[in-house]
Formats: sequence, structure tokens, C-alpha cells
Amino acid sequence: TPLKINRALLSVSDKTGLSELAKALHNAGVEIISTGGTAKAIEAEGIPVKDVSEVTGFQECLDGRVKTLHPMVHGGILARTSHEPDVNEIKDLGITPIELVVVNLYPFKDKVAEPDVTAADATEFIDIGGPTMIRAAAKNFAHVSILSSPDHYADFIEELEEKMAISFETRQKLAKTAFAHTADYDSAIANYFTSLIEEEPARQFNTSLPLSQELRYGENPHQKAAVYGSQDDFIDCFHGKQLSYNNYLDVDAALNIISDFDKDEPACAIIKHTIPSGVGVADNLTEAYKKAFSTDRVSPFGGIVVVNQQMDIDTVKAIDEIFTEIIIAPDYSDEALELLQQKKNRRLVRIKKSVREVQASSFRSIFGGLLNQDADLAPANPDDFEIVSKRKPTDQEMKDLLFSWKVVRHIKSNAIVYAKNSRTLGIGSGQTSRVDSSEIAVAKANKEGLDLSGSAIASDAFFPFADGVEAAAKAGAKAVIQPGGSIRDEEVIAKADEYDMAMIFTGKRHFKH
Ligand code: 93A
Repeated sequence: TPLKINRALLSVSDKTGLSELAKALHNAGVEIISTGGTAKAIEAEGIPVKDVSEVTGFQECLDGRVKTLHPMVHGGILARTSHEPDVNEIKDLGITPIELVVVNLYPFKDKVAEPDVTAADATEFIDIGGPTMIRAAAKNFAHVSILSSPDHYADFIEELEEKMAISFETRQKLAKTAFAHTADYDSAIANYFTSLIEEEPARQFNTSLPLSQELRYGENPHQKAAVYGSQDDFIDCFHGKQLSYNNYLDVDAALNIISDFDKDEPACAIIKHTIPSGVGVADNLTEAYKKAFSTDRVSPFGGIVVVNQQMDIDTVKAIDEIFTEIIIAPDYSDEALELLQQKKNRRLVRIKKSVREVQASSFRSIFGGLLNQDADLAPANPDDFEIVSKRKPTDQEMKDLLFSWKVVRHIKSNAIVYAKNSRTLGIGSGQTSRVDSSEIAVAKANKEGLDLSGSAIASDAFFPFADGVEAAAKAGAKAVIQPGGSIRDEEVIAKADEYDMAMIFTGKRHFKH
């Protein structure tokens, strides 16, 4: 049944929207009770307000630590006003029901975010009376309405003015939100204490990611699915069908790899099932696309093309020779757009923000929960590289090594990339042995008729044995880049020297499981 509001208790730290709300309540004939600062703010608007100490018959004490913690307040909030015994009992006790509680809490999160905050200061920002009122009102939502954020005022006022009462559905929804809010508030306090107690602060992340979108289905049509977070900050899918679950995975892979290529080097990657099938860098996008495509001319069918510069008409014409599911670019020329939009269903995505711009966390779902780690986004730093072979890489080899190293970390382990002249020649991914990945990379290059002689090879983790390097040499590779760190490094280096290969140790591994 709709609830008529006779009496409201307002106690807010964030005074946003307070005067509009108080006015609306006053106009609806509601009696307003309030705590110190809130009462002052309401009074200043010329709206009648009763101080909570008049209700409790007790002064605010202990520097405001005890303001509303009183049976006159909590009896008024918790009474079941449709329940005869409660009604009689509060009548005997002289308690008047409160049908609306408006509380927002001491801003604890803001306080602990201040750089020099002391634990004592932070502690004073732990609100006790506020959550108590919020939880009491939310528990008794059958008889009380709770507003725990200024965000809820506008809809509330509208409903109050329209119906002079608040519906059960609204009260239940507000109660749910209120409990979520106090839970979040308490976990922020717990996290802060954890950070005080433990030497290394526990990894913290936002556990309350908002629902971004319900998806039609998951990896397969029989799986329900949704996406959470703020994907819209990074991309705008402005044409074609809604992105699907698998599309999101592929777009994620595409955004990650393209973030490795600076704006001054036109780059293109073609992604299939989250793995690049080819990557190219050239003087212009069309050439970059052609290089990427030439690595593997079968996989791109139904794949995703991502570029790092404004998409132009010539590149679109080249892409249009086969069916592409998604095209991703920072921007599109008018001509390119006109041609692209002729295909109604093909998804077109604009990159709004590079994934490199955020200190990203990565999450994977496992039994019973999640795994969390820093995303592996930091660009490689050639200053950390060590040339371990007798022969130094030539300038061209160095370019090819750097290029292949950028690509290899975006490929599922075990990952092997052959590259030359800023273009991938063979990619081996996701195999259970490094040798298999190598053989696949070579086989794919051969299938496309690509010449591996003089190429560079990158490996996401160390070569455990010299045989991997020997196989690469026999396939035509002249330069190797890998993390190093195997107990057989010496043998591996000796093998590179035997074939007059240049070899770099990066000291950094890029597994992608
Ligand atoms: O110190 S408290 O935990 N003790 C209380 O009894 C109490 N009652 C309300 N904090 C309490 N409040 C909080 O005071 C509210 O949650 C609100 O954030 C704030 C409003 O104080 P004022 O009206 O004086 O600005």
C-alpha cells in the first residue's frame, strides 16, 4: 500500500539538493526533524524544522558522536505501524512514527583519500548513527521510506507530488539501494583498516561494477550473459548490431594490441578469437592492413580489423574485399564512413580512450571467484634489453625484433612470432609446447608462401632448450628476442652463435594464459 509521509528525519553530510527536498516535504505538509548542521541549512531556507534533541529530550553529545542514537528516533523508525501492539507500545512510550529517513553518511572514502590523513582523523569519519538510521529505515521499508543519496531525491519528489504517497515498489527499491550503500561503506572502512594493519595493502578493486549491458547470449546461445563496468568510456560502437559477448572479448584483444603502436606509425592488426592472425606497420594504413592480411589470408574472414589512425577510403576498399565482423579505429574519414555504413550489420567502433591510459587491472573468473592482477600493458623498454649473442643485431633486425616483441605478448602462450619489415610472417599461438607453436608459425608462413629467411623470431617465454633456436635458424630466422632465464641459457646462446644469429634477452616474460 502507498505510504503517506507525516514526519521525516533529515541528517545529511552532503547537502546537495537538500533545500529542494525540504521545500517539497514542507509543501506536502510533512513535519521535518533534523540534526545540527542539516537543521541549520534547512532553517536558512526559511523552512520550519525541529531539532532532533527536541525529539529525544537529549543534547547531542560527545562531539556529535551521539546525535540520533536514541529510542525516540529508532522507535519511530522501526515501529510497524500496521501492527496493533507496536502502535499501542509507541503510544505509551510517547514515540511518534517517522515515515521518511533522509541520511547520507560522513564522507569516509573522501577522507581516507586525502594524502596526509591520520588514522585518528579517519576514525572520526566513521559514521555510526547514519548507517543505523539507514538500516533501520531499510529494514522497516514496509512502513518507512529511505533516501540514502541525493541522486534519489528528484524521483522521490515527483512521486510525492503526484500521488502524495510513496509506493511499496519504490520503498523496496530504495531499501535495497540503502543496504548496498551501507555494505559498500563498511567495506571501505574494512579496507582502510586492512591497509593500516598489513604491511602490503591488500589488493583492492571495485567490487560493485555497474551493469553495463545485458547481452543477447554468452559464448554460445544457451548461455545467458551481461557485461559490467564502463566500456563506453573506451569505445563507441556507433554502427551495426550490438556487440556480442565474443565481440567484447575480441574488441578487448584488439584495443590491447593496438595500444602498443604509437600514433606516428600506421599500424593494423587483424584479430580472430582474441588472437592476432596478422599485424603490420607501414607508411600508410592501407599498406599496414595488407601486411597484416598477408600473414594469414584465411583467418581474417569474419574477423576484426583494428587500426591506430583515422580510417581512410583506400583501406576500407581493401578491407571490403572480404567479410569483416568489426572495424575499430580512432576515427573515420567521411568517405570511409559512407562506404562502411552501406553494410548494415557490420559493427563499427570508434576508440575514445586508449586502454594504455588507465592503470588497468585484469580479472579472470575461476572456481569460487576471481583472479586479479595488473594488466600487462607497460610498453617494453629497450634500455632493459641485453644483447647476449656474439653478433649484434643490425638496425633492420633491431626494428624487426622490437616489432615482433610488441606482437608476441598479445598472443596466447606458448607464443611464437616470426616477423620481418614490420610485418608478421608466421604466428604460432596457444600450443602446449613451444616447439609446436614454432612449427605452426613456420607451417603457416610456408602455406602463405612467405619467406622466413632473414626474419626475427620472438618467444613470449624463454627457450628451455637449444633445439628451439636451432629450428628457428633452419627456418631462416637471423635474430631472436626472448626473456632468457632458462638454466640452459648458455647452450641456447651458443646455438644462436653457431648460426650467427643475433639474440636479445628482454628480462621480462609475457605469458598469456
Ligand atoms: O557521529 S554519528 O555516528 N552519531 C550519530 O548519532 C549520528 N546521527 C547522524 N553521526 C551521526 N549522524 C550523521 O551526521 C549523519 O549520517 C550525517 O552524515 C551527519 C549529519 O550531521 P549534521 O546534520 O550535523 O550536518
